[in-house]
Amino acid sequence: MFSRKDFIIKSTLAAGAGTIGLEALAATENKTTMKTKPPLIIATWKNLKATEAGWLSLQKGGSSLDAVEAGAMVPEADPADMSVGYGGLPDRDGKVTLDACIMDYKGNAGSVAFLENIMHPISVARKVMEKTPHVMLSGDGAFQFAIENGFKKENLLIDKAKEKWLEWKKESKYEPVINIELHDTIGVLAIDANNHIAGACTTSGLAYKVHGRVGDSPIIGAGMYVDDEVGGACATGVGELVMKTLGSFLIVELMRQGMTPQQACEEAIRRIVKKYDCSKSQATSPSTKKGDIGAYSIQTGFMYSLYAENENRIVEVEKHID
Ligand code: SD4
Repeated sequence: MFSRKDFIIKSTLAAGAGTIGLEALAATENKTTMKTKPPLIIATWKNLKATEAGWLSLQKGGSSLDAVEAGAMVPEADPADMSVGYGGLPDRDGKVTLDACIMDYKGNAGSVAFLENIMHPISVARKVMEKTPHVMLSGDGAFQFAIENGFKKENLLIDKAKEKWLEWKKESKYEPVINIELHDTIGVLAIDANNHIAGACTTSGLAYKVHGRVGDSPIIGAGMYVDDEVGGACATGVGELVMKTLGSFLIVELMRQGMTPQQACEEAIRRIVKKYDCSKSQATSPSTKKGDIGAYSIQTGFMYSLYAENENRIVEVEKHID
């Protein structure tokens, strides 16, 4: 069980663990430690309902793939979440366009990009993975595929999002300031009872983006990546930075070379910060390696949700790159 002290964990926390059974959080230099063990599900940001849905799926014998899909579907259908699916803020032309990807423990992957009018892009991504020889479908083609596979055409632009867009249009100033926007792209990673990992990521992307813009979230290796031998990672923040560094793949590869999830997150973000202007951006990546969890953030305010050992909690991540 987690203690109250563990509830708020600094960004410097590294959750270290082995590959089976009880996992102990291994501290790296001056890091907090905690213990957890699979099965588990983590999600970026405050997404306790998503981790709960994924956890319930795991409890019913669902696979990690079922769990991450169930988790991602929660904010997709929630109009209060204005960064994902239904209720998402539109692009500069007033269109809600969605990006999502999913990956299983065998390395199968599916994704959709620039998809409109479909409530659950994550489920379409899964269908792409399971029913086509392809990995990614985009735009009209992705929409056609969704309709052919039984998804309903729906208007995703809610009144509140439309009002915000109309307000934005008065100045039409495009400035992605992720944390201030309270963006909420969801990346989910789960490890099931068979110790297999899966990941999902879903978003409406940056608000007021150029029509046609696709971010990191549907790009396997950028917004999310899992490898059953190593672990997984997902990213949230300004997607352009994550795409240029293939952030999630990088983190998994760094873990493969022996870094803890925390060290790997820190190193990946260090590279972004070194190379690019990050003054208005954030790129954060919780990752898990058979029960180890790491998280790192350029800006303050990042947190992730974790359901493990029958407890659903928020883990706050403090800024620690200046
Ligand atoms: C994107 N990475 O489209 C997404 C945005 C995001 O929290 O993560 N927002 O670039």
